[in-house]
Amino acid sequence: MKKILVANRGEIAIRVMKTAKKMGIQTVAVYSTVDRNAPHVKFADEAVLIGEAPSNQSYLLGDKIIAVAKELKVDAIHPGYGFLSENADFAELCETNGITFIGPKSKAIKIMGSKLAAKDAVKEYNIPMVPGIDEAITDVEKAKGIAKEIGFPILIKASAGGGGKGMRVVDSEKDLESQMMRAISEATSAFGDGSVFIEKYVASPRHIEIQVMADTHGNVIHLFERECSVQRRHQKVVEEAPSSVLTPDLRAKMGEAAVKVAKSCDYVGAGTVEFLLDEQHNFYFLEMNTRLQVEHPVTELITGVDLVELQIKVAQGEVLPIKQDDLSIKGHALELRVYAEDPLNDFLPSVGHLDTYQLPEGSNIRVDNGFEEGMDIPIYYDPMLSKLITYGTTREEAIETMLEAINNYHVTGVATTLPFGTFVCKHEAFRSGEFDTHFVKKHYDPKTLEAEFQAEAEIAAMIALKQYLEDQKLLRLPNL
Ligand code: MV4
Repeated sequence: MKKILVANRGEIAIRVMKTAKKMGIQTVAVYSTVDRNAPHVKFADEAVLIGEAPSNQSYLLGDKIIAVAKELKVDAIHPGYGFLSENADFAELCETNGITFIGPKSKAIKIMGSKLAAKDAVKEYNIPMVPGIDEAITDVEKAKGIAKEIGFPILIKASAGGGGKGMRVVDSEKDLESQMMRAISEATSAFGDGSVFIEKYVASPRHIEIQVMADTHGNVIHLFERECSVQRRHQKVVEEAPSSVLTPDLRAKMGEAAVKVAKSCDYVGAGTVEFLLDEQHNFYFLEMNTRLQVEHPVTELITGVDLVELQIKVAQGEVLPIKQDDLSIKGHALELRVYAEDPLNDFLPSVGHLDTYQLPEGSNIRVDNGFEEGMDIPIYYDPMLSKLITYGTTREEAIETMLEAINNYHVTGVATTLPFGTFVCKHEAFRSGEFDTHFVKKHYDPKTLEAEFQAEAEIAAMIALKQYLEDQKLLRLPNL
């Protein structure tokens, strides 16, 4: 490969281009009118305007992006995450136009894009799954029978749903009919597919995912887990690797299961297999994400592997250069997603102007960033500014470095989730490792942050007063 087009923007576009440059590969950026001066455009060797700000008039225009790729004689397209990354038709369109899609084949994207198709694909592989059914259901009486069999509470899920969309918890039989009707109509309007199914509701799970990587020669490896339980309304906020609850034995079992999931759909490239872990430490396969994920850096820090480099190599048809036994976990890594959202105001997007924007620096600190001081944050896209990633020999070290890095990250003009990161890193439940997917709901109250801000303001006022009094003394000296 000599030239890669990155069909994305922000931090991930830059992240991908950094590795391409390292490998001596030319880079092409695409951008919308509001991103004219964006860092990812400046970072690329070549950049092409593809349309207006709304993503359906720019970053989602598969045909347009392929036309640009052909015009510039691009060998491959890296889709990043979001936008076209899990669009099976786009992956196929790349291939039919003689351009390598850096990702799995469209067949694997299609299978894993449907939860029911995914369950069907892994059927013969002995993958633990939550008790439930593996086909769409519309008959309420039949649903009642199944629910009684598996026991309430149950969860109704949309086959085409993702990120928690279209899920409904049902506590007892009397609510089942109405909830099921709602779930079907919601799924129909949201995804154009009203297929829903039923699972036993796992009440207090941890969300643990396994990174996998596969080449075109049938080799599949896993790169251990990421713990992603600290999330707010299905939006991950803090991720880490490794998880503090997995034993080497459980890690090996989950890794093997993840590899089998990848094999079940002839997977190629980087993928993530999501599991729920219940309080008894039973794990269940949930779904597979067929892209490079936002939180991939924590895996890179504990394994020393550049995942984008591997993606590019396997996309070129190379044999995976590492074997499972070559891999081991070294140290601990944390990631905080820095969003332009106000943690004091229900995480409302706080788009505006970055009056001050200074990143923390230092050993064991990595910032995957897409913004610069003086920029406006466009309202059209995800308001994630950067990912603040820290490393330590131990989890405690990674947490302390995170707290320090947050203090040295200076943003004015917009509110960010940085103070929320401090809240998480100081919280006893997080520090002890005793938390699940309900951590934020259970422990976060904006008032605790306000109290922290108040205490900080008081200290700042006291320092100012002390300085003032000292200055006064100095000024008066000549008079004494
Ligand atoms: C579940 C569950 C409990 N029981 N399935 C949420 C998103 C989608 N990927 C699957 N999800 C869940 N499925 C059963 N049978 C709880 C969740 C869930 C969740 C999962 C991972 C991370 C955060 C979550 C937050 C709420 C619910």
